[in-house]
Amino acid sequence: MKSEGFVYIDGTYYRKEEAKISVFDHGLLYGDGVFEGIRCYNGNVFRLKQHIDRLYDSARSITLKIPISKKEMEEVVCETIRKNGLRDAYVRLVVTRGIGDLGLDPRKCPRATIICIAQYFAPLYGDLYEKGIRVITVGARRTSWDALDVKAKTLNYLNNIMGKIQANLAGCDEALMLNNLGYVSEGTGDNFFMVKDGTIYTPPTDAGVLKGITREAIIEIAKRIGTGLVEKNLTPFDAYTADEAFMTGTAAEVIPIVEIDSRRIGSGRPGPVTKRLMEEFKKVREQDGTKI
Ligand code: PXG
Repeated sequence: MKSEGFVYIDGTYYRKEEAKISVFDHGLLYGDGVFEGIRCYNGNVFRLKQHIDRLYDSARSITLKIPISKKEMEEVVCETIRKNGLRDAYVRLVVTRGIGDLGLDPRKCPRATIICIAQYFAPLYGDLYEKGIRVITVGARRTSWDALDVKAKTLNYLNNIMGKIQANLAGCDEALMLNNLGYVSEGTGDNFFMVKDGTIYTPPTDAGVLKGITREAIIEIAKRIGTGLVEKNLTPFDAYTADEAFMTGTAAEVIPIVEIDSRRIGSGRPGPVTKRLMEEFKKVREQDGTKI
């Protein structure tokens, strides 16, 4: 890790190596907190308002009171990017329950901890945007919505990490997670889409899927360019027989999938609909932002 750069913690900017939080923070002790991953492209923070709204909704759903306003939070994100001298950045915004005693009762934590990290970010999948990625369906299920609704973007990612580990061990680039009913849900940090006979399909958000901000952007683009888009439950059969497939996320952007469980998808190369969406997304991400 490079030593230059500043991290925001509760109103103060610390040098990276001095940016530390307490061992009594319930974010660490219990995964009690929420987060956002946000991108800034050429000085424009992509859909900042939507990220901040999702953060506050996630917090509200777990009765976590964020001690600053949404406007102030937007400014924290922009100022952290500016302070680090960045125009293209990946921002990690984290709000934890804060410092408390041992014991999981949140009443032990009088004030939430806010952390904002901004750093330069290379494309997540390197040269695979042209070749496409190989994915595997994994044993670890996406957290069931009746256990913990994944509409809240919380610090509980261990089952996604288990999925990632299984994909790593299988020599694949990403995991495709199923929900508790066996329907396709999403990747470990990205939403799933497939194309069949010219129509785009993606699982509905009630299927235990994060309401991804990139997912929303892709749905809007698909509607604008006149490609049919249907949100419905998809089975592994549907995925195996797709003409094209891809995943979307803040870190991944739009990444083509060319293989699922060792089965070739379509031609084994990124397909025309996926490529068009990748191009359109590139245009949107430059325009659709809050200037830092
Ligand atoms: N599903 C899950 C489970 C996610 O965690 C997405 C979908 C895509 O959502 P957005 O709003 O980003 O389009 C996510 C997002 C990381 C990382 O460090 C993970 C995410 C975002 C940014 C970085 O792996 N998750």
